[in-house]
Parts: sequence; structure tokens; C-alpha cells
Amino acid sequence: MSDKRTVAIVGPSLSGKTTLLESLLFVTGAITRKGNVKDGSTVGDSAAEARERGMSTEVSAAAAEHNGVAFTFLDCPGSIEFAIEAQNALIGADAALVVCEPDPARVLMLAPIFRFLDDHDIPHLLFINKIDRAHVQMRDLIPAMRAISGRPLVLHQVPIRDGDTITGYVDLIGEQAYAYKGGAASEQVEVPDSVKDREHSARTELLESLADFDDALLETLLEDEVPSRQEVGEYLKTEVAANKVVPVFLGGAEQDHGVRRLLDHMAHLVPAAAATAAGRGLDAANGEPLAQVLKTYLTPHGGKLSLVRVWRGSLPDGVVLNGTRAAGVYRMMGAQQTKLGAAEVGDVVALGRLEGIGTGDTLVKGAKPPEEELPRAATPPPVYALAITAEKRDDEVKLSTAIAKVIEEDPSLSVEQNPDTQEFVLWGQGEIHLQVSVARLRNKYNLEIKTQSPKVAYKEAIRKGISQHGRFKRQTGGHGMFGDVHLDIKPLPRGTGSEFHQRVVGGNVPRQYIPSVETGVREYLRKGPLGFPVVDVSVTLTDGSYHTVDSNDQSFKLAARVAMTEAMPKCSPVLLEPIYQVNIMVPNEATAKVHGLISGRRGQILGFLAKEGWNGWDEVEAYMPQAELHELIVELRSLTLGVGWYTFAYAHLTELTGRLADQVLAKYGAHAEGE
Ligand SMILES: Nc1nc2c(ncn2[C@@H]2O[C@H](COP(=O)(O)OP(=O)(O)OP(=O)(O)O)[C@@H](O)[C@H]2O)c(=O)[nH]1
Ligand SMILES: [Mg+2]
Repeated sequence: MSDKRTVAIVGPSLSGKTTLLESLLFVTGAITRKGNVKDGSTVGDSAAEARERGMSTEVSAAAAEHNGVAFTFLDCPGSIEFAIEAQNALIGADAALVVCEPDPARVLMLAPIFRFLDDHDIPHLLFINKIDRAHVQMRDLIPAMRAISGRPLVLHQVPIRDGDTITGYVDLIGEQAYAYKGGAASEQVEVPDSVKDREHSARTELLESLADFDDALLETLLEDEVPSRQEVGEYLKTEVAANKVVPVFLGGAEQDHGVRRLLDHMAHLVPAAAATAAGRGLDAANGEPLAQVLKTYLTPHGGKLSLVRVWRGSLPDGVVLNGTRAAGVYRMMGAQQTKLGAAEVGDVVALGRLEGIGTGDTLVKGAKPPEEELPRAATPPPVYALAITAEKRDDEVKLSTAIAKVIEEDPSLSVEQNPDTQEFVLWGQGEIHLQVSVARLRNKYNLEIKTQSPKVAYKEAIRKGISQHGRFKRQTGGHGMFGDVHLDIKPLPRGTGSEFHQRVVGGNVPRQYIPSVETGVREYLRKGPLGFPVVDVSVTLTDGSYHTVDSNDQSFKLAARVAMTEAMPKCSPVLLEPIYQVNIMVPNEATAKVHGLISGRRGQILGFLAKEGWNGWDEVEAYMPQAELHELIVELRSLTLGVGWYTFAYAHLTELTGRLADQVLAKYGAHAEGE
């Protein structure tokens, strides 16, 4: 059981994770031909939506063997909009391999990943990819990365250069030099003289970093003794497993540079299943079988596969988990599956047909779900919305079922029927996330969807009051209708809502008809003279009259409507727009730009503070109109290399007048075109 390792491959968008997976699979012989991202022929990007875009859109699992270790790799999308995929995968991984580009200008993109790894104490290794394009010096790159990482980064390798190109590296632990050979294993060479000084200082630095967490090593160093290579390897292994230090490797996924050595080091450094379980407070050896769902896949033909980490025990095909029978145990290779007889401790494999069981769920053998759940990744709050409708009217019914299925695969997506605007609104993590979700609806469920920015929930109120008489009278053949009311209408302070009172004396409006007057008033208030729901108004029934034969509920309701329809346009109606409180989190070099963004969008800054526990980040608090929030996340990300985000909550309504109000009324108001 100790020879299984699950490694989640994570890192910023387009850093080369899927290409690296392809390379890892190729050099281990798990695949015989390398695909590439451009043609959509990789194992990692087998989903139609990923191929359409040349970017990963969901986690993919693939297995490979190296030096007697059975690896399962989880290739995670890098886009911040699909962060939930990586986070759920990381919960079940023994370690993360963080892949990044050799570009100091982009290291900020590592911030959210490092943060998640440290918050969850997940051991990780850093792979600086695209070394064939590295024109920067390590002395510029590494300090920039160190400023972002919460843990000390220790160089495992130093590059060997020939002019502008990196041709190989010296391994600081093995103290050996290697020259890259495109497409083949690197060749061991003499350590070039030009690198010797750098190697020496980097190795000293490595040992000192390790000694910071190990007294025995510290003593050895203080006594000027040199630990053996093997000892250094063991110190590193222990400290990586405890997430005390992060070793840094170099390479190029496209040419397989450094990939074999990376595998050797992963086989050594990535903790085994029992250690990972212990890190989660679990005993992998004793107790009933225990597993957890890392990802849910629904195939276009309706099959369901749950990617599961086995924390303890063995799960044979047909095992009943949480009351549901698993039909099929599969090893995954991108979109391909190989049937297995059972899943064992440390495995990450797919189980078939676990209906009713979702991503993150803890699984135990037997008829019931467990009493205690294992920790799961928090679902990120939504930041972007689109109103959707089916292209064909007949598909409206199909739509909600299909969306529920897409949400089952992707917990960071949600849907609501907006109570104010009546729109069906899809909520998610950004523009691309929603485009991909809409593509899934098309690719998997054959549904064509129309999208538009969601309507703003405008309201209206009045600025002055009035007393109004309203009468509804109809004399037809037999029974007539007669209702007659006097209403006092008054504005209320902002945020009060609407109120109905009555002060009728002497039974002028018989008691039983008063609720109908209120109904008439409230029905009217759903759409006021400007065309929006009316709020902050008080309506009092003061007087009226009735007819013994002709009066009834309906007549009084209609009389109230007559009075309201007559009165309200005379009460100086005013448009109200919803204002939200937003809290914007950004690296502090972007704070000034965010202030500009807020004021440019009619926002009001309430204050800003250094974000607690987040070195180098600010939190800016502001009021902003809902109408200005739709694209906020898009702009915020473009100011911050994608790492900024915000939370929002409805705050209050405020009057909107002038040109902006005219535009809203022309577009959505009572007399708008198409209304
Ligand atoms: N020059 C060079 N390009 C590379 C290397 N590895 C990957 N690329 C290119 O980088 C681009 C992105 O590669 P992907 O493998 O899709 O990156 P990714 O990290 O999986 O992207 P997402 O999953 O969308 O975050 C592609 O154009 C690759 O061909 C490399 O070692 N050298
Ligand atoms: Mg990818």
C-alpha cells in the first residue's frame, strides 16, 4: 500500500500542466504517443469544452508507473474560474505539483494556490516549466516567488546556461550535472566550472533552510560537518511531507526536459497514503473503509462516475456506500477507463453510478451516510451572473433538469429564479466559467441557450402624498358592482417597505371588504407608474361607501385599484436603484487602481484596510450600484493578473434621477419599447 501516490498538478492558467501530464505519461510509457494542447489530443483535456478552448475546464485523472510507484495524476484547470476543481482534487491528493512559468511578472498568479496549500497543509513541489523560454535569471525569479510563497522555497536544481538558453542543471542533492536531450533522458555531464560557485552557494542555502526545521542538521552544520547526500535527501523528504519547505525543480514539458528526474524525486518526496491520511487525522490501516468524492463526472450518455480517494480499506466492485451500490470500479486515463476488481487504500479511482452522492461527500460502507464528514473544500461564492433562456420554447422544461446535472458536476455553479425580475439566472465564477457551462448544456444535453446580462431589480417610490377617492361601479342586467374608497397615500422613509392601514368609522366600508381593498392596493404596488414595484409607501383606507346589494370583494378591490392608478402618478414617483456593499480583495499594488475602478462605476468608497492575515493585500469596502457590478470581476481580474476578487451583499435602495434614470425608464420602464 505504500507504493501509491496521488499528485494534483496545479498552477496558474496556461503554465503547462496538461502538457506536463502528457510528458509524464509519455516518459513512463503510459502512453506511446504525445498529444498536444493545440490539437486537443492530450489525455488531460479530453472534455469537449477543454478542446474547444485549448484550456482545461475540469480535473482529469491519469495513471502511470515509475520506479515501482503507481502514480495517479490529477490535472487541474489553472483558471481561477475553475478553482473549485483543483481544490476538491487537492483534498484527496498526497501532494501538489505546482507548475509555473519562468516569468517574474506572473508569479503573483501563484498567490491563491500557495494560500490554499498552506491553509490545508498540503505538501507541494514547484516545477518551473517552459525552461526553453527562460530568458530571466533565477536571481530575479526566485526572490519574486519567495515573496509570494508562505513556505521557504528551496532550489533542488540550479540551471546550466549556454548564452541565453538553459541547457541542463546541477542537482543540488545528488551533486551531479545533467544536460537536457530533447525527447530523451538527460545525460549526466561534468559540473561545468562556471556553475561551481553558484552550486556551492545554492547548496549551502538549501542546507541552511533545511536546518531551520531540524536541530540535528543544524548541529551538524555548526560543527562544520557535511551531511551525506542520502541524509540530505531524507531531511528534505521529512520537511516536504510536513509542508515546511517547498523544493523547486526546473524543466520543459514540451521537450520532456527534467521530467524523468522530476518523477524520480516525486517517487521519493511525495508522502505515502498512510502519511497523508495521518496528516488528515485518519488511521489508514485500522477501521472500516472510508473514501471521499473528489469529482463527479456525468457522461453524455447519462452515466455517472465519481472520482474517489480511498482513505482506508478496500472497496470491491458492487460495494454499498452510504446506501448506494457502486457499479464498476475504474482506473482513469483521461476519458478512458479500465475496469478494476476493487479500489484499495491510497487509490484515486472512479466508481460508477453513485446516484445521490455529490462531490466532497464522505463515503462509508453500509446503508447510511457517515455521522461525521471529512473536511471538504469550501464552495467559492459566485461573482458573475447571466440570465438564461432556452433558444427553443419547448426546451424550457428540459432546461432546469439539465442545469441541475451541470451543477452536479460543478458545485461552483448555481441557479436562481430571481424573485424581483423573474429571470432564470445562472451564477458562477466568471465569464469563461459561464460560457463553458453553457457549452456543457449544448454538448451534453443538446440544449441551445440564450444569455444576457441579468436585469437590475429597480424599484420605485413616491416623494409626496395625496388623498384620493376611487369608485368602481357597474350596472349590468342583474347583479351590479359597487365599491367606493378614500385612500391616504404617503411616502415612508427609505427601507420601510409598504404598509396598509385602515381608519374607517361607522362601517362606511364594511369590515369584510377591507382585506379586498388591501389586495387591490398591493396588486397595484407590484408595478407602479414608472413600471417597477413600489416600496416605502403607506396607504390608509380612511373612508368609503357601499351598496347593500351590489357591493362585493371584487368591487372593493377594483375601487382600490382605481384610486391607486389615479393617485400614484400625482405623487412625484421616483426611480430607486439597488446599492450593494462590496468588499474587494487585491494585492496592494493594485489598490489605487481599484479606487479608480470604484469611482468610475458610481461607487462610494467606505474605507480600506490591509487584509488581515494576507501579507501585501488590501480589502477595499465600497457601496456600488447593482447596475455597475455585472462586469466588476472581469475588470478586477484584469487589474490583478486574475487574483483579485470581491464579495457583495445587498445594502439599500437609493434614488436615481437625471440622464441615467431616463435611460433605465426608456429601456425597462412602463412605457419602454416592447413592454
Ligand atoms: N515553450 C514551451 N511551451 C510550453 C511548454 N509546456 C507547455 N507549453 C505551452 O503552453 C501552453 C499551455 O499549455 P497547457 O499544457 O494547456 O497549460 P495548462 O497549464 O494545462 O493550462 P490550463 O489547464 O488551461 O491552466 C500551450 O501552448 C503549450 O504548448 C514548454 O515546456 N515550453
Ligand atoms: Mg490544462
